[in-house]
Amino acid sequence: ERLKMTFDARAEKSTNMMSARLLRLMATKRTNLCVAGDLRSSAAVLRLADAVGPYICVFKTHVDALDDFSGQFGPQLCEIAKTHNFLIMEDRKFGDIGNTVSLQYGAGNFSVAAWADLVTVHALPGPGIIDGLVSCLETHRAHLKDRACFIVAEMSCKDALTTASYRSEAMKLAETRVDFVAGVVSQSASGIPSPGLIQLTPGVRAGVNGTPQSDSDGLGQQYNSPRHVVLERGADVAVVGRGVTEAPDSAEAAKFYRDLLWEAYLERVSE
Ligand code: 6AU
Repeated sequence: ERLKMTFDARAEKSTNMMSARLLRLMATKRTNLCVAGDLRSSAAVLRLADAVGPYICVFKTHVDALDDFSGQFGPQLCEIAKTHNFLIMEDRKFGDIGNTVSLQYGAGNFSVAAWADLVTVHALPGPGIIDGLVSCLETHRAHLKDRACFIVAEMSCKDALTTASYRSEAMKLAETRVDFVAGVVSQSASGIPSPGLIQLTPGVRAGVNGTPQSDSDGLGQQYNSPRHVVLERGADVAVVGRGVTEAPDSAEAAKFYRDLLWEAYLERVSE
């Protein structure tokens, strides 16, 4: 069964190269933590990436929230990623027709395809959105073997419209497009059959004693503890944003979350 398999064993079964690469990275580096660097200045995001780098498998960005984005941001973040061995995910949540997402992915100020290993994609437009992103890579210097996406199948926020049937259709899309899909963003593991697909779960926060610090943020976000998302919800990679960025010492906080999450993963596969 998928959830009992080790990340290494799942990498063997994976048919998507980026999914296999990320699973192996997690196994080797012994971390299933993704930090969301949702800060407003490029320097602050780069500083955060460097500080938490040793403890993470993925660093997640929202570059359209930066006050001072410049063309240097991508290459600088790539340097830090190389130093600490993590992948970069731009959480763009593409959601338009193929032609439009192809432009948004490869062109514009952000040139996401040039520096982000992974991107997030809404399932709403159907398979055409994957075709659009793949066609962009074909005309770009980046290649399919070192780029992939995660499909947002289910959202963490209160009253999200990602119903059970939407979620199940999104899973089908992920399954049929392993050429470009490395995983899904989801709050539970149900309906993810393929061991190669990686479940990324946001909405994670803990108090110092390991119990949830707060179960919401006043704007609809819903939080679960690190143990809960890995053991009860099937998270492979857990996303922690403000739990790290609002801590007095972000490196220490990342280490704290890494330890809790990795311990929960070991418990899951050893049961
Ligand atoms: O830990 P937080 O609440 O500070 O940050 C959570 C991060 C944010 C969101 O944009 C993102 O996770 N997110 C996503 C993703 C990753 O796609 C989906 C979702 O359903 N909920 C969610 O919070 O950067």
